[in-house]
Amino acid sequence: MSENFDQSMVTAVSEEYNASEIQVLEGLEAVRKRPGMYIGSTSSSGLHHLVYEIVDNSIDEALAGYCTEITVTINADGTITVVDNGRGIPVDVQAQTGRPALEVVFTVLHAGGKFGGGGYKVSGGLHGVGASVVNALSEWLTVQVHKDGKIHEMKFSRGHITQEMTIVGTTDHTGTTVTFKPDPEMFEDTVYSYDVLHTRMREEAFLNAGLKIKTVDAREGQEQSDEMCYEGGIREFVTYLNKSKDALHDKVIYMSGLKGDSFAEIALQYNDGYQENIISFANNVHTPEGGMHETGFKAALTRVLNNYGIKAGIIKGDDKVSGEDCREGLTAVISVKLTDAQFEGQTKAKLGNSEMRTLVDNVVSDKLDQFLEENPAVARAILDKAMMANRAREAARKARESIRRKSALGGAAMPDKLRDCNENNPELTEIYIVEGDSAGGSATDGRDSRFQAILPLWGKMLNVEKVRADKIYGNDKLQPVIVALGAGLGEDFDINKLRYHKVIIMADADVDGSHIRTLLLTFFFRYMQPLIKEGYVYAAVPPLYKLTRGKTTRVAFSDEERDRVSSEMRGDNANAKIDISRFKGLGEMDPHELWETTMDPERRTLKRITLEDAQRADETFSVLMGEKVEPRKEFIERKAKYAVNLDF
Ligand code: TSJ
Repeated sequence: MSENFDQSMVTAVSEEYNASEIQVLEGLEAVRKRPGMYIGSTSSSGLHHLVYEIVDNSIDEALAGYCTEITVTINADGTITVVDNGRGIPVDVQAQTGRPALEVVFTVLHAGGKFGGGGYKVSGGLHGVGASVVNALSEWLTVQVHKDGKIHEMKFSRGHITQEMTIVGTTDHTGTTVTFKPDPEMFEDTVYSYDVLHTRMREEAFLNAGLKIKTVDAREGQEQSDEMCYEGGIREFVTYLNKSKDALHDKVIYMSGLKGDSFAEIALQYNDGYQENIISFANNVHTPEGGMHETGFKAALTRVLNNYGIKAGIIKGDDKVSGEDCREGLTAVISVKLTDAQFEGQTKAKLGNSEMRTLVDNVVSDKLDQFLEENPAVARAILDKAMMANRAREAARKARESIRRKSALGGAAMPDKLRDCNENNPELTEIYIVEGDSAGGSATDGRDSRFQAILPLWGKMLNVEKVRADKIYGNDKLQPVIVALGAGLGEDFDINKLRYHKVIIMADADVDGSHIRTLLLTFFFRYMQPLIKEGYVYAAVPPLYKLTRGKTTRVAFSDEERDRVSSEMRGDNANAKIDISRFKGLGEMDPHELWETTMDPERRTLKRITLEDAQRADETFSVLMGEKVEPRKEFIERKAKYAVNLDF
């Protein structure tokens, strides 16, 4: 070190460095203080969100044209590794910060997209908050960048650097690898679901035609992997969504258009069912609440079908078909790309850019009309279906009115089977929808009748996938549910009339229980969606095991808990005999047990059902209950390998 070294300069420089370092740490500390603000929640959905945040970066690299393959692995130890073959995150020292770009990406909030990039950057919403958020919420994180013939490595713990950027080897290719362990201090549960990740990655593969995405589960006993690459993009997405249905026409209809920097594409195919299934995306981000792109699509579809119908003499007089009529049995995927996407609404799940309404409307107006002109047989099938839907809707309206009249006369008579509670304020009340009469009996005896109502269901539940709306209203299995909840159905559903603010589905943990849960969720998803959106639907979580030592009894909700409780009960007495039995069903529990383990608000566990859960149930259901044998066989074979767990 030089003799005339100026001590004051060292101080100045390091103070400056300290100041920026402190800012960085404050930023990441903010993430750890309020993780929900950055990733939505610290439940399972937030946990999976970490992976999407990382993968989004690789997808951006693919959109920019430099990455063709992404692999997402759940490692044997439960950590996550994401690998891509892009250019590798830049490693050169940045002028503004004096730090390597790689370090900035992982330590500065919202650093993503600050350099280079281009293409369609995602903005707003929960998406694209970047790698630094994942880093802050990881017990540890390692990144390796293959670039310029060298492997650059850097390590972190809870956002703090534990290893500065180091060259650890040479390489003959480029790309980025990130491995992280979600911090158990930050998440309720750190166990990843392969199904959830795989489903999401499949969606990404559909939305990015030609991009190869692999998913791998390397955990012991659960080993599996999938490779997804769809040259047909969203066309294949629609084929996939319709795979368990009978299509009304062979080919998926595909339309696309550009305006300025924006791009819109739409793929659609009708099936002979009655459900509407429109899935929309903006910059590859799912917009479950729709928004401008969906609005433009619906308006144009209705207009084009009516105009064509009149022109072709299929629709006569002023017998117009409604928007809903035009969407019966429709499966469609809408994907738009734009430079400044505005995500709106409470959950940022809705696209706000009004120019997307115009763009999608124009694309559908031009291209769909042209398609119908060129394919009159397909046009005929679609219009006949819309006309049928129109007639059925009229019948449904009459059925509904007759119910309304009846209940007005009878003073909204409650179902015979309902054991109502005393409290009237819906904010304080809950209803348990229980599978089977015997479990219903135990629940009725065990409940706190001041605020807990019980509705037992029995017999074969209606499959709402298989019938038109008009059959739902009069169905003897569903009517008690509709009447007890008191908020109506479908277009008339009014959440303000809901009689209980907790709707709890209580069914066994076996296949039958799973079946009834799936049926009910599918019903709620299709006909009472606000109920799920507003978070009023729950699944009760009954215990799996009962452990007895002498006069002491405890229960456990998982295999891990069983082992832990068992060793706690054993204490120091290594020879103590602990009797462990498996609860076979709710009906087996006496009322007191049921109250203590599953119904007492102080002790029970409830799982709140999200729209995603319900959507997954709905998909599972279409496959399991649909007409086609092949998809069902494939699904069951796939699941059969890993214990039967058909749950959401
Ligand atoms: F999350 C993350 F940031 F850690 C991350 C980023 C994780 C993974 C698995 C991959 C990536 C990533 C980033 N893959 N590819 C890139 N590309 C860039 O960051 C990049 C490379 C070169 C240039 C350039 O202008 O030369 C620009 C960018 C943005």
